[in-house]
Amino acid sequence: MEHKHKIKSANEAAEKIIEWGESQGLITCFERAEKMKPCPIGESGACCKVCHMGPCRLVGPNAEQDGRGVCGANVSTIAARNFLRMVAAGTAAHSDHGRSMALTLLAVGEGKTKDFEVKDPEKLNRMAAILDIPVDGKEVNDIAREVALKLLEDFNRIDGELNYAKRAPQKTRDRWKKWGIGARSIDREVVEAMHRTNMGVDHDPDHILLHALKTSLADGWGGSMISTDISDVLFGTPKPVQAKASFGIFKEDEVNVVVHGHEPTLAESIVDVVSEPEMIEYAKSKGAKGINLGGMCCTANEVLMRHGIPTSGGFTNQELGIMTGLVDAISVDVQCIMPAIVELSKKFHTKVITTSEKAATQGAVHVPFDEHHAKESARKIVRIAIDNFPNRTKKGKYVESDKSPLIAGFSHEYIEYMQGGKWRASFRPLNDAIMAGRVRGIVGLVGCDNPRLPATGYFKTLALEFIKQDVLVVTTGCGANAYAAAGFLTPETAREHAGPGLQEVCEAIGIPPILHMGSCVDNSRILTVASAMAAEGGLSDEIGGMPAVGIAPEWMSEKAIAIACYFAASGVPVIFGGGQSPVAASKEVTNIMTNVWYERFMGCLRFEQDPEKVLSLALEYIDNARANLKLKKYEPGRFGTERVLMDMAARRDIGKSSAKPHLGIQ
Ligand code: SF4
Ligand code: MSK
Repeated sequence: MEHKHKIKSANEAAEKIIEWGESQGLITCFERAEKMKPCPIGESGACCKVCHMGPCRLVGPNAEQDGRGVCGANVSTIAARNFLRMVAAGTAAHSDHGRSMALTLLAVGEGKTKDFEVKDPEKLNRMAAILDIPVDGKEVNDIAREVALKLLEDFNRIDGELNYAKRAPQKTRDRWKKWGIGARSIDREVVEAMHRTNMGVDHDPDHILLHALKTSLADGWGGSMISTDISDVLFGTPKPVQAKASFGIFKEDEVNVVVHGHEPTLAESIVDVVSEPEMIEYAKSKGAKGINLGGMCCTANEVLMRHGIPTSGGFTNQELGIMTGLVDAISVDVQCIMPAIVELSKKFHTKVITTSEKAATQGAVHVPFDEHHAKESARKIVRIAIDNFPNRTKKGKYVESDKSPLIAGFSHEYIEYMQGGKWRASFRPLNDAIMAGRVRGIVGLVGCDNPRLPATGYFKTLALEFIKQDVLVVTTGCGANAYAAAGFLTPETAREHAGPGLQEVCEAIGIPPILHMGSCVDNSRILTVASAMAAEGGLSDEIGGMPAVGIAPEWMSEKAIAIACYFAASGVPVIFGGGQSPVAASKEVTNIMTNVWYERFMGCLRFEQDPEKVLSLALEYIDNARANLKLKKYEPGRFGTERVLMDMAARRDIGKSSAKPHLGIQ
């Protein structure tokens, strides 16, 4: 029978492997996505299974008016409850990662691990200053201990507010206070979310959704920000590094070890261990020329940002990496790991190694990891890979030529530094460029890639359109991996694709028009940048009202929903692309997220399946923000330095609904 192939990935190398896999009868997420159509009831938020009188599915033409579950819950209650549970799960995932980081910092501070140390004491001191911890005369490890203990309070404080809430602009915080969404602590908000959505508790959709925002703030300004900061302190604050991406990073004559998942602690230890002379000698004794480390998904972003370790791609590349036949071991920890890789690995020689006490997969090898014995575990993992090298079958599809150059490592600290050097670092040049219309606005193109679409395709199309229209793109998570593999993270991309204003800015600083800012948890860096831009002046004096939009064009994870909510609550309109809205079943819930949130917080959530609409909607938000700020109207190639200075009355108007753009749902 003739084999017919439909485009599954927008990444050429990925596509070659998928096509080859299909010809070999190998099943991947792409084929499973074709077979497993989403349930239309669950997909739109109309299915409730929070008690065993159900599951209740509210379907039919009158479901919105008349549909009721056995308990009497209507579709808005059900859709809002389902949504809050997604936010709680996403917040829990990021924040548990943050907790691990805080516990590692505590172990360092208390001298209970020899395998990690404080690599960026200056950043530790900056964190201590934010946390009101005096540092004078103290040893670095004592400061680390105090900072860790202070941040651990963010997990189970009963009342009060997150330590890092004070990093947000005052006006943003005032909105949180007014609407009662200032998060108290991570565990408390997540537990309350699960309580409220338990059968028979919170039924008012607006009330439920306010708690979704509150819970998400515990992620963005809590768990994720803690994770980013501590990772920088322990492993180094990123600054630009050159590296390579895509499947061509695997080497035929070396042991290939892949780190996949999220938490950087084990991956950092593996980075150290692979260059130990004894380990290299051991690899040589098995016939390999050396050891080659590569990343996958968000762990890839962590080790790429700090060490230039090459990335083999994002979420949808994990099975394809194994199908190169060159991966001797893939070490995974938590989050976004498809259980399918274990089954698939049996068709090759790859060992899948689980490492977290929270995450087991049947059929995988388990090497327990904890921060107290990090290098010991790392050595075990690398030895498993080396021992497995002679078992290579060469059965895979090796894409030799594909290896894109890239520049990553744009921490918020570096973004500030690059705008003026050590002595004059600030956000002034960026704010000025936006005010003058050289940069029309900023878009965060972030989140997962998705096998239900031509994977990474929406990322690529949207980024090229935005930069052509002088919109600076920042990226994190698997989107960042997608741009890396596509070869978009280079200064040449500005020359070839950016509009004249953005090109000028990128050339003046020597940066790509798409800035890789890290992993999923590093979306917190974007919050920090937005706060710094507000503090710098000339644009909005809060995060809301900035010419900035967040987009998750191919999202799939509950974490993406949590991220979007903390941006919306902080004042950023967020647009989801790809699949159906998870609250499509309820016009009331959709209206709350689109319009009510925008009036209250200047941020909102939108769901648009058509990428053209995603683009036009984002530009509309940006241009309306420019108009409300009385900035020069964006015209390609025509820049000015002039701006209409705003008086206090005009500033007050920014936050009023009368100043909001007409972007309501029809
Ligand atoms: Fe059905 Fe109500 Fe139970 Fe949900 S809580 S499953 S709507 S009876
Ligand atoms: S790994 S949450 S697929 S970005 Fe952070 Fe990628 Fe999405 Fe996972």
